[in-house]
Amino acid sequence: MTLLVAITGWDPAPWLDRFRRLLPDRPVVAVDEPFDPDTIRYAASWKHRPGTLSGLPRLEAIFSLGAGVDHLVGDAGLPDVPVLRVVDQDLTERMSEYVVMHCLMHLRRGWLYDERQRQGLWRDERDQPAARDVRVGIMGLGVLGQDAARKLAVMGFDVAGWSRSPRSLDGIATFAGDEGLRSFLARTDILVVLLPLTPATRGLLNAALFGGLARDGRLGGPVLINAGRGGLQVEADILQALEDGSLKAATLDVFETEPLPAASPLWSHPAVRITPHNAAMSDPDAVAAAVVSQIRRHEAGEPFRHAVDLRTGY
Ligand code: NDP
Ligand code: OXD
Repeated sequence: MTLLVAITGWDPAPWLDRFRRLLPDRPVVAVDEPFDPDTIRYAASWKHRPGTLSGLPRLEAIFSLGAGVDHLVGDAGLPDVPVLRVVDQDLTERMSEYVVMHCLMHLRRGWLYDERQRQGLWRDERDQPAARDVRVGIMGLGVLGQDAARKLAVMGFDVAGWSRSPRSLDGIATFAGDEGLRSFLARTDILVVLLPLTPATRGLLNAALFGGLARDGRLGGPVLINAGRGGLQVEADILQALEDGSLKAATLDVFETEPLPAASPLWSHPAVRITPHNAAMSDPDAVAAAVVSQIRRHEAGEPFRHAVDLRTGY
């Protein structure tokens, strides 16, 4: 009846603490503590070391502690049990805060005015487009993409979204699949990426894709905001696109290698804003409660929610 917590890269202590408080009637163990494999019924993982979830004969489910599951799908020894991902209002709202904030910073030239303040310069730009003049395109119209799309629309942006299968959202233009990609990119001034990392999406953010973005927008060139996964982007192509004008600026929360190596030219590029993969952090209070509610549902005989399709990888 035990919950096994297998985390690397984050401090496991707050997670163990929350799970123990929420499940006072059963043992909760960290993967590096001694435990009897026969007793483990559930596992909660964030980037667990590959192989550490195998050899658990009574395992019934694996919970990802983040919305993304690429860290799980990459484990060749993953047991054949349902894999459940986080869908949580707290995490969703954090991501939309990040996306709306960065779209507005690019729209309102936030960093230019920071710089001018540091220089003691009282100078404004007379050509200030309104949000309605700017076309935002969101790649990934899932839980996070849909919430961000609605909030950007409330701010007045002209929003569209792109997904694998056709989606319909009030007031949002939608495009799907390879056949919809070209038209979607051609009407996009700010490209917001909220895709999962899968074999189909790896390396998608490359020179060819940047070359398809709108060149006639009010921001003076296309802007990239990637808060999905670093493996979606080809970083050399982002740098080249910033040089040749296929991109005007980029906000990057995720990178091919994390932490971003000190030698990466992205750190010091004047048109690049970097955040340390914290666009939407998993809050232990909110996410542990979501996991425990799934366990309670399952034990009451109801089906799990938010199962990952391991064939598509998300
Ligand atoms: P969802 O599974 O709800 O949505 C994924 C979306 O991507 C869906 O619209 C899906 O299409 C689309 N998609 C997947 N594959 C393709 C493809 N090949 N072509 C076109 N569209 C595709 O995921 P979430 O919205 O919950 O999360 C998205 C990602 O955000 C996570 O996987 C994770 O990588 C990232 N993330 C980053 C965080 C951060 O702090 N930086 C925090 C949390 C998440 P369809 O609708 O047809 O299924
Ligand atoms: C997630 C993340 O997938 O934090 O939730 O990246």
